[in-house]
Amino acid sequence: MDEEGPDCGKADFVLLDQVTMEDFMENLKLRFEKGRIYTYIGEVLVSVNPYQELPLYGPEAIAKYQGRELYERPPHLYAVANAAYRAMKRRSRDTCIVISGESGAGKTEASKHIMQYIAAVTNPSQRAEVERVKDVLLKSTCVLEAFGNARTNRNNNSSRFGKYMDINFDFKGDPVGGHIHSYLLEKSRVLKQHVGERNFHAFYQVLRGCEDSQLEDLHLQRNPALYSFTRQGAGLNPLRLQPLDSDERSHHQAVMEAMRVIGFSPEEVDSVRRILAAILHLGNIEFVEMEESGLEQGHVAVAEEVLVDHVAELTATPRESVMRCLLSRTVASGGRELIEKGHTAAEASYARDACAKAVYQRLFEWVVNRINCVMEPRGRDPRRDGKDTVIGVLDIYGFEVFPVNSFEQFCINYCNEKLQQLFIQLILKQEQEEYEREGIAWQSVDYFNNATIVDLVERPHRGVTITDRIFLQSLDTHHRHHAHYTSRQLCPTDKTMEFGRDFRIKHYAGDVTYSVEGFIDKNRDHLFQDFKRLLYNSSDPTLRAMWPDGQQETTGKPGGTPAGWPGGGADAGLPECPMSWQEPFYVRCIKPNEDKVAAKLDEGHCRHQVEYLGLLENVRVRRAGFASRQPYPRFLLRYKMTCEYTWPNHLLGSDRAAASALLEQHGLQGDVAFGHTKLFIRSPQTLVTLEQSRARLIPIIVLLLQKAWRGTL
Ligand code: AD9
Ligand code: MG
Repeated sequence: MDEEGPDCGKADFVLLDQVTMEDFMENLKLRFEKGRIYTYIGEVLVSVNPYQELPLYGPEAIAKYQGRELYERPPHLYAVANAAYRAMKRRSRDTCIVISGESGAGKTEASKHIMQYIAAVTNPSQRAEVERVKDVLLKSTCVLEAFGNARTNRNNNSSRFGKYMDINFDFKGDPVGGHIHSYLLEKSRVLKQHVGERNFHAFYQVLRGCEDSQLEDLHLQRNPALYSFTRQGAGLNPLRLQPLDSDERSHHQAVMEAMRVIGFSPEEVDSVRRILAAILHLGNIEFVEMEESGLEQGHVAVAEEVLVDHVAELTATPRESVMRCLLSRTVASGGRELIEKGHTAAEASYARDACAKAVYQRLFEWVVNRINCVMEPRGRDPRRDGKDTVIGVLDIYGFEVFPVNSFEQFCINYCNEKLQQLFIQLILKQEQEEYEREGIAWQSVDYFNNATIVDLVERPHRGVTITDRIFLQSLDTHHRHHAHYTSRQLCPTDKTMEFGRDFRIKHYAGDVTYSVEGFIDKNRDHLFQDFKRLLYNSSDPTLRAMWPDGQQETTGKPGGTPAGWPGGGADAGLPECPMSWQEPFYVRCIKPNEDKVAAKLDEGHCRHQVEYLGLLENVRVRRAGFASRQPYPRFLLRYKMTCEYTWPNHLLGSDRAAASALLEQHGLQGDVAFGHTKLFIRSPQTLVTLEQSRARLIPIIVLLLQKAWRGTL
């Protein structure tokens, strides 16, 4: 850390003279201005998004961190990746890196740097299989981002799904496989985007990136304003539609190349394109109510039938079947007899939308599964009993607040709430356990515990809730006295909420008002079995593989998995605390400003994040007893030249005794505690004294060594 120089602030917030918000912010700001976007709190890395390319990454920087201890170099993501890697390798134990922060704070970028570091430092012997796995790991990000990320008002490349990626390592410490868990894709984005936002990148990449002839085959035109699903962000003003990014074309090529490297066949890639095109056409299908015309299929017709032709062709399904699915559904009448019941126009639109969302979600899941199949660890070493060690990297969508917040924000913010709870529990637990392990007395620190908010969301809300309004009433009844819940009914004077529509949760990261409109539908999200059967019977094997449940006979009831209430839903929550979460490393990302611009640190905005991320408490916990802790050998390695009993080597029986002698010589023995394997240093000043003493001696020692080499000593 000495490389940073004195004018770059403290590289570890633990070393602040006082733990106040002012001191914290001053240090953060000073470092940010000097391009030092990373700072530690002990082993936790605080990262501020620079919104500009800084010369901090790449092979040279990686080499600087490789094999080093966390504190030997200036704070960096590479140092954390390296620490996690070494911890995993040294102890043969699973570990993970949890990245958190609000939308646009830099989580996904951080996860990419971590992967790049791990890929760069492993497989020195260039084993082909390991190289293949590394290629897939690195390339998978680009593919997942195409399908799972979108431009939002908070982030131009916002993750709209949660990602937990496991990397499996063999006994040599080389990556031999991996697995991606994805959580709760924001599939409603397929249909609707807020003004200024876009659908998932993949749609635009197809429109922009395909050759003319390919587009013709897909019956598409280049302009996204022509498709309902890609023009929602324009609101009522088509001129507001974000122009196609000039990068879109190169992104499309990069995704195609990545899919090829990962092992998607050309036929699969074609199917993916056709499915995306089919969704766009589906979105343009409109329904018109017919006069009582004796139409067999009910009273509704498709306004533009050629779109049905396109959908049928692109999904390789019979046109009549597509039409039937769009206009009617099969229901059981009385006994076992199945009859076709015509939709109203509203029902048909609902079914169309449900189908579009489900097709996209299945496509996304299929892409994830396909990548997972390719990354499945193969040919394990029998000496290890098939046991690999794992580093997990968690990158979820960040906490977000919009002018209007709905079910999607509710799920996203809940995930963040849960993550924060885990952070609180584990950091405290880790500290406590370390003190116990080392035989040192533990003092507790007050911490805001958000368990009560998690509990608020997790309390079962199931039952006979049928409408949004009834759901809101049930929330009101259940949480009437909850300190973190309110609604207009409970607080009639609060005009910022609307009667019968809004409720508000006091999240750890701030208050969010949710509109209950559409909650129930979004959570229920029914897809009629007819659509599933239709797609299962497609003659496109890729599409067919996405619908194994289409095989079932019609039940008459709408099928489909509920999107899932965060607490109870299958795919909504975070992973059940896996083993690798026992000893996590943390990266806490901060968004410097709301304008997505470089070199601007909005103090109020950052202060708020520092507050809710609990960073000050984190520093306090870290300093509660001890500002620093170091294993004896590491401590001696660094400071042994400052004491005659320890330089160049000590003869004192144990490293602990040597450390004790060293500290006594400096008169610092009163400020430390001796653990079984580590030295605990109470005040930062002690470290400063030792560092100064070392800094004074180094030039002298270097001079002596040079003389010794030249034989002039
Ligand atoms: V969200 O919750 O998925 O909406 P993230 O993932 O926290 O969000 P992301 O990593 O996507 O944010 O970062 C947002 C943008 O900030 C990126 O697209 C980059 O333009 C910019 N960024 C983030 N980190 C860095 C960095 N280390 N260097 C340069 C960065 N630019
Ligand atoms: Mg992200």
